[in-house]
Amino acid sequence: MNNDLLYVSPYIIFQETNIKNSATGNVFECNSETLELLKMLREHEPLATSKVCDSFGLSFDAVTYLIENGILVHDKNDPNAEISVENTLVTEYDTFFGLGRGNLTSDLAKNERMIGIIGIDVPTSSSIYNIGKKSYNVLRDKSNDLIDLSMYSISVKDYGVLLNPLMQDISFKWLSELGNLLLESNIVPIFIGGDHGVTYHLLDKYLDDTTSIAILQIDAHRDIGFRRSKYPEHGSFIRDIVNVKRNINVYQYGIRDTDSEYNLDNIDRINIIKNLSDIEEDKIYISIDVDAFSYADIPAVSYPLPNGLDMKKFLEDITKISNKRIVGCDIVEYNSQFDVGNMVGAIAVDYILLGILRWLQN
Ligand SMILES: [Mn+2]
Repeated sequence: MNNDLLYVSPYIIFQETNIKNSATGNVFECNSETLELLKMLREHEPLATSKVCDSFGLSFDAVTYLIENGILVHDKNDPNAEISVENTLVTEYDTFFGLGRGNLTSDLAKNERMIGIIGIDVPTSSSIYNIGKKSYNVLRDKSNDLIDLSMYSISVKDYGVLLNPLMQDISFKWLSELGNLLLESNIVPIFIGGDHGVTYHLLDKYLDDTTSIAILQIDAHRDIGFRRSKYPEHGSFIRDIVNVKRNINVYQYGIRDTDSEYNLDNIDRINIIKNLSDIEEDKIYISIDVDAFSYADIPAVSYPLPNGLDMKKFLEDITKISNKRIVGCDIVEYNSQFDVGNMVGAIAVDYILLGILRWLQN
């Protein structure tokens, strides 16, 4: 019964009125009794679950809560592995556009349609990434310079940023579980941040059970190159999707690197379109690589190409598919280390996010 032994996560730091997970940044408010109890647990660890319940007066449900939030752990060397997907969002920071903070557990239980912004921090996004680590923070901070939506009554909430489990495998598992959970729910998720490898993982589990859905990829590049690592990544993930997931059509819009010849079996399922109304399916997931847009508006990308899309025209064009069911969206590849001036690229990406929010609201 060795695997029943519990420890307080080595990442947990006791503060005055709360505890903090130093690895993930998550903060949990707690009263002084709970704080003392957890300190005592750490002094006496490891302890069997039954002992924690009997001698420390914690209910089994309370112990489960502490495990699902990564506060109590079975393996000190892998302390974030047991955090459940509903608890993977860090919420201690500001929100996009001053929006209200959403609570995933309670909002998923509602029946009303909502729109949810979910942040993806760079270290969680890919095994190989070259995007500045501050990128998500810059986007969120700049959004509050653009507009304050806190006074408006709208059904858009910010659910926080996916925490960093410090293990690539767990990060991909969470992306996949979070994607599946939200894409099937009453919340239409807009994932923002990270590189384009994110999209594969977000859709991984969802596409296994879903049919008649199309992916609309807004991008300068086709992302059907050869994989350079163990995991799907930004330059090749579309190849992985059409090779692994059956019955998926990808529609690519904004493409400018059409010269390369690719040896790819299912190339007929990856269509370059010039008109958004060419999409046949009624259910669509939208993936936006911000390098699709004009480099003058968004210089902050890793692989820029000239002659990008005009942002305003794109936000008008997208209304051509307003009659379709949009299950979710991601906005990726913003790279703050290549931004200029007063972060003009971040402002432009936030403008696109705002336009998408406004469009999905109606
Ligand atoms: Mn891309």
